[in-house]
Amino acid sequence: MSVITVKTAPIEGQKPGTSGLRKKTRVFMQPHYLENFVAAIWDAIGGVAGKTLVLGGDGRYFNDRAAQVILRMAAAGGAAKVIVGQGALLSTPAASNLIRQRATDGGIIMSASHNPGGPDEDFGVKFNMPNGGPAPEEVTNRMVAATQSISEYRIYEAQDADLSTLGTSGMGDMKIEVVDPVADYAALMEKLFDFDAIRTLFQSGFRLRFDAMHAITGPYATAILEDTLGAPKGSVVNATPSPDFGGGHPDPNPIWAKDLMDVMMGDGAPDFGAASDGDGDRNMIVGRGCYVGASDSLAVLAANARIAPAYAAGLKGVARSMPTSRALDRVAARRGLDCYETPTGWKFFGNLLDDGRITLCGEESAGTGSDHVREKDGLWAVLLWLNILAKTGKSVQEMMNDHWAEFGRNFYSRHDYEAVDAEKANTMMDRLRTRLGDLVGSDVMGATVESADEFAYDDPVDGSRATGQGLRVAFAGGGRIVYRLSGTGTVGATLRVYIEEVSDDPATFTMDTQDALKDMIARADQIAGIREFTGRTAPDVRT
Ligand code: G16
Repeated sequence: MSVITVKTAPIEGQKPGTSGLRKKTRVFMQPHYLENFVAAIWDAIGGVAGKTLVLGGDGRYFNDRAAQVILRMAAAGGAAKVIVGQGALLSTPAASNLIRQRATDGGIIMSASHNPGGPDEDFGVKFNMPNGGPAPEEVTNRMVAATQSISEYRIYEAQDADLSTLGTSGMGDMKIEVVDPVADYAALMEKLFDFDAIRTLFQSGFRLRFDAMHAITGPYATAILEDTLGAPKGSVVNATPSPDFGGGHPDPNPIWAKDLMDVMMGDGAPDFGAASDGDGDRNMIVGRGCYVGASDSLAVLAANARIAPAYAAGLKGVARSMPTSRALDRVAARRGLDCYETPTGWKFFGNLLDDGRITLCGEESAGTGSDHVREKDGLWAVLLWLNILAKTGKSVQEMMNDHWAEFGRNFYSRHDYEAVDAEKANTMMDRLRTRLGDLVGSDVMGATVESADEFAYDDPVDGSRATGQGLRVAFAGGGRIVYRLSGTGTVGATLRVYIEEVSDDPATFTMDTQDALKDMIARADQIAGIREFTGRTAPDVRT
């Protein structure tokens, strides 16, 4: 065995954000950049000697090269085995499943999720724990510390491992097991849902369009929806993963999945449309002529999950990230379920799931999931929707109408201002932070501010505290505005403004969301000075 020790030095800015370390691909390709971070991961988890890890990624540019580096560093660290998805591919939820199912010591996922891919776009690396979930802050803090003091790393000298052939090979003393990326995940889905009911639905002529956005869910969706459940061939479009996602932006929202939106809003639209993101953990649901916001989708799934075999015994509790609309809270209140409010970032759900406090959780950022893995899961959400539609016989629009009739409607939209000058964005947030106290009790364009604070979270399981998790302003009557800076962007700052208004008046339920939120949107600008600070007159993305 030949291990080389390479001298290196700390590199600025290797600090994981909301979900792992995300940077421009060319930054990751700089000498020592990836290696330093991987060495810091090994450090943060107490080394890899004797451990078994999972490795895979979403197939974006540099995925294949990074996999070889990580394997050589695992071998140098004395890892016993690395289980790799064929071609170094694994969707994020499938990686989470493999980590759990094979009782491993964790895994590395190579992805920048919904961010575009390519030599001039984004790359990312994150570590998931033995429970299958993203590393908590305590562990990522150790990674950061390690990146700041690194002076050398160890790497095994070897040719590339063959990751194209299924089976087990070796690198020094370390075993490399190449597995089918889809098989175990597909088997898990079959256990959770009533596949016969969904098959019958497709046999009855139900039409689906699943847009894989040239990303990793293509092979998963084709295998499950078309080959297993009988959706007509061609129901899954853009199904072949490409290193730059076909030049697109693999984020399932009405802007970036516009092709799907056009089809679903047009004449002769299929019954059901869905899209997933770069690494397969996000989802967008759209019915014929009916877009379902992520917060609403979460609420509908929570209200109807018992229809699916996996959740027939009922939910233990539910959770949502703080900026996610409170439509879920209404369901929880009616159904007598505990409802937790966590900071943005799937990692915060991990303890609640592990502790058996919740079964289902989700976020406004197109993420929904359950205790079946420890990541959000795009295809899972699509299958749960299909299971519910198959058993109720309702259309998506009927599901939404019935939901609002029972629970009322939380109109909700997120406005993103992308690549804003970071200093200006921070100044805006700082100024608002200092004014929060004065806002309480004041009138803003005809609405009274009931509370205004900066969100902090005390984890009820391990007692850890997360501070600085977004500025929120709540109004009498149930409206709310939340301001946050994204932790996943790679250029400047992305300002996210989350706007919510509630209505119990059925006459308003079919209103256009942006129209219903018009006054709240104006208040958001008045309170924070968004236009003034960003120099923008409109957001880049409205979800
Ligand atoms: C990640 C996290 C999510 C979070 C989202 C947006 O998603 O896993 O929990 O909601 O980022 O974060 P931010 O608002 O900080 O950009 P993904 O799909 O990018 O892994």
